[in-house]
Amino acid sequence: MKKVGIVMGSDSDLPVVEKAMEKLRDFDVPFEVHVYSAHRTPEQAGNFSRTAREKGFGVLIAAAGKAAHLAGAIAANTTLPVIGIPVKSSTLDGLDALLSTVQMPTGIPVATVAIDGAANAALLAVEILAVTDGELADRLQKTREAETAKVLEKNAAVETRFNG
Ligand code: RP5
Repeated sequence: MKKVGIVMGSDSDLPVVEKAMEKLRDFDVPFEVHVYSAHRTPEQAGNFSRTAREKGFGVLIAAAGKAAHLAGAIAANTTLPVIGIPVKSSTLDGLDALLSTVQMPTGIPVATVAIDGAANAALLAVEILAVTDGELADRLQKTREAETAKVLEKNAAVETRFNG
């Protein structure tokens, strides 16, 4: 199976990024994690994304806060799909990171999830890998069904309590 590459701009992003790692572990999807910054270590970030395909990665996740150019900088150097996680790490509550990540110019796409949306970033990465992996697609379907069952249970509890 192809690996997921996770890059974050700072180790201070780890509490958010760990939610993506948890989700990938749930699906037994192999991943690697790195701290590379578009601003502080641009050479390492560039080298990582330039060589990612040949190193067996199938999709990359980039998490960063503030002036969050990491996902875009990673996407600039690879044609692998790149998922951006805007991290809430500033006085602007992550809106700065959201706009910096999502507003990519035509030609260099970044699939941006919600602010701190690391679990969804991992799920999207799994969905991308599942396009060519039927077994992984089955696991996604089963997980989705289990989640639906949980929500229906909550609905039943609320209905019983308030609708008599
Ligand atoms: C961004 O600046 C990082 O992704 C992080 O979210 C934020 C703050 O970084 P530190 O100053 O905590 O290292 O580049």
